Amino acid sequence: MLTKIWSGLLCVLSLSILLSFTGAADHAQAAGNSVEYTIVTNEIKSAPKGMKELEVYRFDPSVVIAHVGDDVTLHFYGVKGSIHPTTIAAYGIRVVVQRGSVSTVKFRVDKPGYFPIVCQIHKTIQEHGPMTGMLIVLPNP
Ligand SMILES: [Cu+2]
Repeated sequence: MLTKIWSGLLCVLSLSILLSFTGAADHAQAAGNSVEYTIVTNEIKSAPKGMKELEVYRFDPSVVIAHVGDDVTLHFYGVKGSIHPTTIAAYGIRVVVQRGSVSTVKFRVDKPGYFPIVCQIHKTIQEHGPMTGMLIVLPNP
């Protein structure tokens, strides 16, 4: 009986050592965490004396960060501006953000890089933009 217990313990120990050398444990860590951000649509206005009013829409915060393998949840809260059709093209994300509503997207990030978050109707200065943000996906350490 005692031999069976020692044999079982030795087997578990051997498997643990094997997994740590093959990187299987690292792969388990790379499965990712959950990261969640609330992004508000904001508007900046300025009316300098004697000049036409200036206005620009923004995402706040404009930068969100995740690691490869993370499950990302973005809540877009429409506060300023009536509508913001928004994309994260690299991940096939399309979401319409409307004033007074929260629009949520969930997706897993599988590649490192810098991925623009773009409002499709406020892209340029002439369109009261650029209303762009950035999803930064870092490689795993
Ligand atoms: Cu917009």
